[in-house]
Amino acid sequence: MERTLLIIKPDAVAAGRIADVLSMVSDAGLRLVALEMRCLAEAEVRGFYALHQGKDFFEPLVRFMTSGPVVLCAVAGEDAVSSLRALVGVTDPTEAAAGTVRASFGTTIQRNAVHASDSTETGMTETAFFFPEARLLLGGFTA
Ligand code: FUP
Repeated sequence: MERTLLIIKPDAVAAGRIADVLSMVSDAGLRLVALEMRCLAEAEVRGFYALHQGKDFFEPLVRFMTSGPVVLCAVAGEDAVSSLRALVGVTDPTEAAAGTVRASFGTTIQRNAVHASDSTETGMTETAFFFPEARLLLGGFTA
């Protein structure tokens, strides 16, 4: 069972697309194991995207990601990382395949609607970045 982090970014939240994105995730057979809507602190965004520090798009990315509320989603399932990446599409919405989240709701390479972890390793580290293990609903539920 893999874990991966989905972030519904400020553009998609502002456009009223939270439910659309979550429906696509459920329809793909993936399971939400934690969910939180809130604004990110600048330091959190800098830490989360530390890999991109120094690149020309970094400061605008920090401003965008702190411009409004996001939805943080921990997602679990078999092949969750690759399934979610396929559902989300490539980084630039103008190049993303039709029907993907980014093609449907993104507008530019920066305002691309969602983030999804890119490997099984980052799936674990990025999920843990926002959700302590105790907050993940990993138990079996009968209801
Ligand atoms: P992805 O894994 O698809 O989210 O893409 P990256 O890790 O390469 O980039 C992270 C974020 O940086 C993107 F979602 C948007 C932003 N970015 C830009 O704004 N411009 C670029 O040229 C590349 C990335």
